[in-house]
Amino acid sequence: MTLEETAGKIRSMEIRGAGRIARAAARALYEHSMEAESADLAQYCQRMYAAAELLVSTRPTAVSLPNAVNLVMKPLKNESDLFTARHNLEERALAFIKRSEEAVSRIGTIGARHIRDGDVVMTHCNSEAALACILKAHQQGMDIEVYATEVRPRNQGHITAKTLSDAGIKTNFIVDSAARYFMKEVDICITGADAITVNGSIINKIGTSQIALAAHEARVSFVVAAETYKFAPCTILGERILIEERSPDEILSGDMRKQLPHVTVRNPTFDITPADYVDLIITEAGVYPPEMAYTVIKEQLHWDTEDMSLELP
Ligand code: RUB
Repeated sequence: MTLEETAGKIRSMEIRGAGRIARAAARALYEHSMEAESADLAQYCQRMYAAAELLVSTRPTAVSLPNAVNLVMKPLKNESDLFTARHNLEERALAFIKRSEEAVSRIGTIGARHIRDGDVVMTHCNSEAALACILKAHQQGMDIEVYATEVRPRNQGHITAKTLSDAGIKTNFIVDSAARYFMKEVDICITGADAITVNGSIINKIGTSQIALAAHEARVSFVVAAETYKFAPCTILGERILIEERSPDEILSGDMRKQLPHVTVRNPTFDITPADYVDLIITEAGVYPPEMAYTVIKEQLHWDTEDMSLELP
């Protein structure tokens, strides 16, 4: 796949979900580097920085995307010859992909320990990390039942329901607005994250915060499964996570909208769940309370507040 094809697929959501987006970006950088016919290091760097910028511009919210791109790209500025620069960048890209896959599997193992035999689990959207916990619990022989939401407008819940059904897990498929109605039957909610800010807020698929609120009211645990590269170092410096707002066409057709001249269709793709409503964040490095987001950023992402070069050079 060319760089432009990967960027197009991330933008159109053919490639979606924060972890998959991050791995696709790392893979695109790897392949772009392999194909690069550069006369010298400067030309190679220029080509790779342009590629990085294109990838980061595709979707604004999932911090896994700039984090993955930065991990692959950042040391490039210290290289002094083309051969080594290219070799090292490709190694970093492959290492990121491997690390990301291993992280999801580890999260599954750790997350399954928070599920008990007989539990009813609610999940929202389609998160590899959240599903890893549920699937692992099922593989370990636990008798669990899941409530999976539909996830309007893009229906990512269909993918979740298919995965759960294929695994033989008893699943109830519900519209998003039925989450509170069924919360009294639920023991634990598990979702993924697109970004986690320094104050422990979770940015995830629109509707997540309503589910967290309903869980809080019903005294049901609300757990987030997320790789450490979903934490957002930029939030230490006061940057905010931009919430993507997608086309109104995803909700109402142009023809329908023409008949509603006083109506504006709003389509935010993600929302923010405050740390107060989150019991735990399950990462590949262990389980953290949301209040420890700063520590995760410092210790797991090895990010230094002096180091402003997380931005692309
Ligand atoms: C996907 C979404 C997922 C997170 C975590 O949104 O909100 O819950 O990305 O997923 P979209 P994962 O479909 O708009 O990309 O655990 O797979 O990274």
